[in-house]
Amino acid sequence: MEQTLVLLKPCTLQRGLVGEIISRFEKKGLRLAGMKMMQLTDAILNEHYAHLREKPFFQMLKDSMMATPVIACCLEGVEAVRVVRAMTGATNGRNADPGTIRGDYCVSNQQNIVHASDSLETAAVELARFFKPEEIFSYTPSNMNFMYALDER
Ligand code: IDP
Ligand code: MG
Repeated sequence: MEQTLVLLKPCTLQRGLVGEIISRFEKKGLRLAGMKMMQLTDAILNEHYAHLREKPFFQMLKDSMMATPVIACCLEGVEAVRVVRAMTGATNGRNADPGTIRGDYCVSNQQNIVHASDSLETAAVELARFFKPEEIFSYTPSNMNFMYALDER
């Protein structure tokens, strides 16, 4: 099973969409292995968005991510990284396909509801950035035999 990081961004808290977004991941069948509210800082965002530090929108992006606390989630499932990215959709909500989270809930390139890790390697680094090991829980969902075939997990 893979684990991946999802951040519900400040726009999602402000717009009262937290439950709806988490519900989509739950209904899909991903296991919630960790979840917490946290206020992001300049330091953690400099790391998290290091690949964007030369972009003209970098400070604006960081400010938007510090506008309220965020909710960090660790989601688990077979190929969870790819599954969650597919559910998230293209970065710009105006380009994201209907049916994806960004396609259904936003019209912005920046205020785009969620962050989702983009590879297994990134997911490991990002989960360690946002969660202590003891904040990630392992438990077996009772419906596991109905979520996956025996040879899938
Ligand atoms: P991703 O979130 O789809 O992985 P990245 O390219 O990693 O996209 O960018 C991280 C975040 O930076 C995006 O989710 C979005 O909030 C913001 N961002 C990306 N490109 C732009 C832009 O051109 N203008 C404003 N914000 C942007
Ligand atoms: Mg990214």
